[in-house]
Amino acid sequence: MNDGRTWWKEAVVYQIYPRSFHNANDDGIGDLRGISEKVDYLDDLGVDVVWLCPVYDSPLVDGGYDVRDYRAIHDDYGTMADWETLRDDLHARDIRLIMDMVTNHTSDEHEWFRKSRRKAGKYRDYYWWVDGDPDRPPNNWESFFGGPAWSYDERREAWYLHLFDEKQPDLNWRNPDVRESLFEMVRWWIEKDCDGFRFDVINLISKPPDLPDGDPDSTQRGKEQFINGPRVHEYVRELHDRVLDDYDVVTVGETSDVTIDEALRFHEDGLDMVFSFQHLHIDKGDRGPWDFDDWTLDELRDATARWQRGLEDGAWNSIFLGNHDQPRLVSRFGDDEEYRAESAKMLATYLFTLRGTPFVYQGDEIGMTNPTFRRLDEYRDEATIQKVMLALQTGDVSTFDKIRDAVDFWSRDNARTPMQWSDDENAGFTDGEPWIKVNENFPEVNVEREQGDEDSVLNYYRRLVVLRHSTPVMVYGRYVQLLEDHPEIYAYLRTLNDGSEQLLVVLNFFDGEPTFRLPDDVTYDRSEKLVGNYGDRTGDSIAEIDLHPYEALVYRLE
Ligand code: ISL
Repeated sequence: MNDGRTWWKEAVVYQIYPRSFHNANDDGIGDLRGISEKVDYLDDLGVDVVWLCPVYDSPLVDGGYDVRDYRAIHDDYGTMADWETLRDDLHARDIRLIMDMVTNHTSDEHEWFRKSRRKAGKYRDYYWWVDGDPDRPPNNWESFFGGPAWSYDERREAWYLHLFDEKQPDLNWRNPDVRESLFEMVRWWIEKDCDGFRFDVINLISKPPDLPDGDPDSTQRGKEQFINGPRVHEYVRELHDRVLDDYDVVTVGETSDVTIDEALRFHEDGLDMVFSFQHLHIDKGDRGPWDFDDWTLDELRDATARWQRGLEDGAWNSIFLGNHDQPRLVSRFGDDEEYRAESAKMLATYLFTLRGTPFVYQGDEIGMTNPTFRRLDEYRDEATIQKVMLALQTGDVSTFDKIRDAVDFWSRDNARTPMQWSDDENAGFTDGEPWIKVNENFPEVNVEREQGDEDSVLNYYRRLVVLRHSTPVMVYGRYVQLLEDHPEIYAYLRTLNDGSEQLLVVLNFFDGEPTFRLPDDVTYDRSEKLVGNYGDRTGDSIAEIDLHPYEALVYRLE
């Protein structure tokens, strides 16, 4: 049977936000040597791939997603030699390393932009420049960080486009020289023996050349113009054909607002996976960026199941519930107080038993939670600060207090507090002054403590990794929905080889104690519990199970 088996479908990816992972030189900022000091931890956890968020030279206006030099490492993180050491340390343990590749924009301090703003030679049209009245931006597009997507450059006397911060001008992919420069740089990293890429906002790289106004009533004006723009597939295919195709690398495209059809096309273009965010939109409110809403299991199940089915033949899912831009998954979809450990394990079971490649964000494997920031000056994320300032300036909100809870919930800093290694000062992250506040719960929630506890979240993740590596049906099995509309229980089968290999997954998403009833048409002779987050289940019948709060159960059916 050719079901397209490859190493990256069987892999577990671990995402590192380097600034917050581990600090070796005591300056309070995580660094590459700090990661090297922890490779045995990653090896013990059993992960196969590390995705490293940006470490390139950068003014760090947007956590390094504002690249000043793609071929250099920022001093905060170390040197290129440190990167090479990390790569070798990982490779020595059979862990692959993928880089975060930002190609939609650069920093305004990148050499290309400095030359472009002087109209120097071929760099003249490397970005989206529009001449015109300094009081009237070329169109009504809004940036992802709030405010207009255009800034006027006094030096060139023209407007330039930036879908993110004003210090992140958008590259003009229409220009073949831009594509050539980017492709050369991507190839350069592969030649340095990196094993793949996460392509940042890859579905934003094409814009309609006439730059039409966006729908004035949209939540973000212009998005229907620049999300999945007119030539996006042509560009991605070119990237694949001219660079990626020559190597055995894995690629995942970050694609917000992507549909299943678009995702299938990206896969055909040559991206192995994309990140879809539909399942993370279920708790967004519709009254602006700070609004949040209750979510229901129906919404999560619908979004998940649609993608499970939609990519079943033809493509492959990425499975994730958090990253460096999102709230901590246990605070968002679990219970970060009474049932912190149980719900963290239940959510981990979701990540590892769906069809797709699981992405674990640093700290989730120990059940890290959102911190509490009390004052605005405790935030470090520019996007958070800018949106708050804008809301205050425009009078959308009268005081910070009015949006404090919402900011606290959505701030990207939630996921960026230091990794909690031990109950030592600063959670063992640094002997210096940490660049961002450490979550106060580090004395209870930390790696050292969890390593010593067989029932910890960490050891549960380790079991899931082992299980996934040794259970092909967990990777390749088809997804079959059970209990289509149960309000508390999410249950599914994974089946392989015409049902001769079968897994049953039962997840209780809340703190109630509902009864799971196995539908009559699921037939089997024997069941064996593979993993679960409560100890007392061996030998029980699975026809009817009274579930504990946040219980997760995985059975093999034969
Ligand atoms: O988070 C999102 C989906 O719910 C979107 O807003 C979007 O995917 C996101 O803002 C894009 O993020 C990526 O590119 C940004 C950078 O700030 C983020 O950290 C990065 O993940 C610009 O490079």
